Amino acid sequence: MKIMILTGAGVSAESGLGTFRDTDGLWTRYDLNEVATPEGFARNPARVHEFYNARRANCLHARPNAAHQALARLQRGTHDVTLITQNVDDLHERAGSTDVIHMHGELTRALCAACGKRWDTPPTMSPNDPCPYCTAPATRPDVVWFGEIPYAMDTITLAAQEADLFVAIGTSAEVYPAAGIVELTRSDTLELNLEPSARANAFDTHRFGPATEIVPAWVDEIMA
Ligand code: BV8
Repeated sequence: MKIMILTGAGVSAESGLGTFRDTDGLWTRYDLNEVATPEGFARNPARVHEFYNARRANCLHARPNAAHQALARLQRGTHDVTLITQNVDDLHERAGSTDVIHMHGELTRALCAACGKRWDTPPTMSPNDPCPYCTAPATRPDVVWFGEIPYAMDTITLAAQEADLFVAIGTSAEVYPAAGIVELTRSDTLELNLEPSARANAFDTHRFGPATEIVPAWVDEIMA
């Protein structure tokens, strides 16, 4: 069976990485317009680099949880799994997942705003870092900010059209176009989340609870 999975910050919540919207979420502590938009980066690149350096450090100390591990196990099984994540952390990869599609980019990657080249980031970045390719001091985290176009949209659209089952895990479904993927599929749809998301009514079935409990349980069933 072709299974398409879309994960959000909720799948990494129990690894200690903050979500965006929960009470102690990132969005409550930072003004996202200042740290997750190109305009914010242009205004104050040092503040944006500090924000991402802190998240990169958090990520280094975090560990994949049972939900990440269950999804890696599902990928090693007989189903044809396409794993797409809105998350910029690398916990899916560190749990053993492969071919993870990071539609909003990755904390571990850097991008040169001048020449467009990409490379693996050092743990901390600063506005004065010269691009290793063109030497311009225009390096930024390789993440998709608000107002920027997410990566791999054509791959994602094709996968949605071909899927037999679309599963959204740990996402509030408030950010587009990720939240609109459920409309692109004609497949059965399942929402695994702590609570109903903003698009819960677009899903055929739902299971609510912590990802470390409901994701391994669902993977065990679908692999049986
Ligand atoms: C685009 C990377 C055009 C950076 C992110 C006005 C002006 C400009 C744009 C817009 C506008 N109005 C709307 C838009 C579009 C905008 C948007 O949707 N804004 C929202 C705020 C309305 N979108 C964009 O700008 C996108 N680009 O539109 O370009 C375009 C598009 C297509 C084609 C052509 C042109 C770009 C959006 C990407 C922004 N970058 N991340 C970074 O990470 O720093 S978004 C970031 O926030 C995440 O990547 C993620 O996508 C989003 C957070 O969502 P979630 O992952 O769902 O996390 P959240 O905290 O919200 O929810 C967690 C869920 O988990 C909750 O439901 C919770 O209950 C649950 N949970 C918690 N704990 C657990 C749990 N579940 C299970 N177990 C637990 N333990």
